[in-house]
Amino acid sequence: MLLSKFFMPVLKEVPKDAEIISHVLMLRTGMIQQSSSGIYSWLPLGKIVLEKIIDICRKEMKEAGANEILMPTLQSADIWKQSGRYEDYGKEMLRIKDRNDRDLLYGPTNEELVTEIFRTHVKSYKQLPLNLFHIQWKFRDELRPRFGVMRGREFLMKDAYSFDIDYASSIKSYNVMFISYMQLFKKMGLKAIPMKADTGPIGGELSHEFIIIAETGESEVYVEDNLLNFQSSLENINYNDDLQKEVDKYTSFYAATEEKYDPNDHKKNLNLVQTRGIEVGHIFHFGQKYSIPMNASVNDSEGKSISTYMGSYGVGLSRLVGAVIEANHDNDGIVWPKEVTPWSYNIINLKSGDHTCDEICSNLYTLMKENSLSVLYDDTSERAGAKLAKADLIGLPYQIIIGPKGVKDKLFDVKNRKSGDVSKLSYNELLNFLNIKL
Ligand code: 5CA
Repeated sequence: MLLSKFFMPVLKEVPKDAEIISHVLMLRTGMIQQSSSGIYSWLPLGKIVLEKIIDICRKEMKEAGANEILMPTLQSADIWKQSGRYEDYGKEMLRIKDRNDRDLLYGPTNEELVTEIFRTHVKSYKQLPLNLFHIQWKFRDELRPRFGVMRGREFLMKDAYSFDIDYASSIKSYNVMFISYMQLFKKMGLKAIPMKADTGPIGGELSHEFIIIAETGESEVYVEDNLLNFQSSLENINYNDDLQKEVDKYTSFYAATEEKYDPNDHKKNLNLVQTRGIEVGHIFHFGQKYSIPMNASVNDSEGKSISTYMGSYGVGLSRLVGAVIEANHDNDGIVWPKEVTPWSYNIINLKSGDHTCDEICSNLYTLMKENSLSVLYDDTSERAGAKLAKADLIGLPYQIIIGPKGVKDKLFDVKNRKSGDVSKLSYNELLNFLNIKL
């Protein structure tokens, strides 16, 4: 991508109303723009990263055997009246009337709608287990929308729903989602820690939140110190296996959100760390909570009608963009992990307009594209200093800095954004570094 052609409205000033660094950096780099309280437009840079996160999540869900569907944002109130949640959900639910005076709502979550789809089509245990997921915008009229995309009113969620014939198999489905969450956060370059959690308005008895440790996180959490450094290999995971043992590896440690923490837990001879974190995923096992009132039953092998056992599994996709930045930045800006970076390389032409610099940069850019490398080329006519500061701000992993001095010495600077290390490479060494063979 040529920066001169890319719509990236970078702000010079630090926005006044942004309280946390990820919000500041998302505004400064022109990733998002507030439309109204807790509601954002995604500008090109933000959209690219959001799509990368969506992609990783979608792939892992499919890997784990889930089927992708797409349910609407607007739902009929009728199904929520059947489940009993229409009144319970309170002021967070945005209620709408259509021209015929019918009650609609902008979905805050989809247990009811997916159960309706299920009960229409699934009648036999032979069609189970089933997991349906979608990636769709949600609306919750949060009391305190804040921190940009972290606590929005409109936000993008991946929500999956599992259906099983009995309790034991529904726990297996829960475990598959548990492990797929560990995988997908890792694939985003993040370390998420699973913690026992409260179920709130979704309901059920078994629930885990996946937390990225960060000072600015909204959740207070209590974690055994050993878990903070623990990483199971998670290689060669087969989602058809019984994953209870894998799940136990994590749940054998103590980790709880504030709601689940009991001060007596401190006395159990555990070394507990009290810290804060960002909830990027939340999974629930609630059995027959929705299937009973909504008549979602299937016949078992003996022809007996059983209300299906369910779980639901959410990932905060738009929140994750903020969470990744919260976990990966320094004083100069964002430091994208390679997994979700908008591009891997940033060519910086320190003297656009200089014939030799232009030629070397644009040839290199063409060559890199021909070799399928993901590259942003700053071909604008800004001052060198401004370009370098912008490159640090937007934080691509490698900067290839080309200016008159380098051209004269035939040495090009390659800066590793994370470590700050700069290597001086000849053109051939540069091609070697980029794995380009001529
Ligand atoms: N139905 C269940 C799981 S599918 C559910 O709605 N779970 S949830 O309420 O915990 O939301 C799932 C995830 O969405 C959360 O873990 C969080 O990452 C994200 N999320 C929730 N509320 C917001 C919000 N206001 N802004 C941004 N992300 C949010």
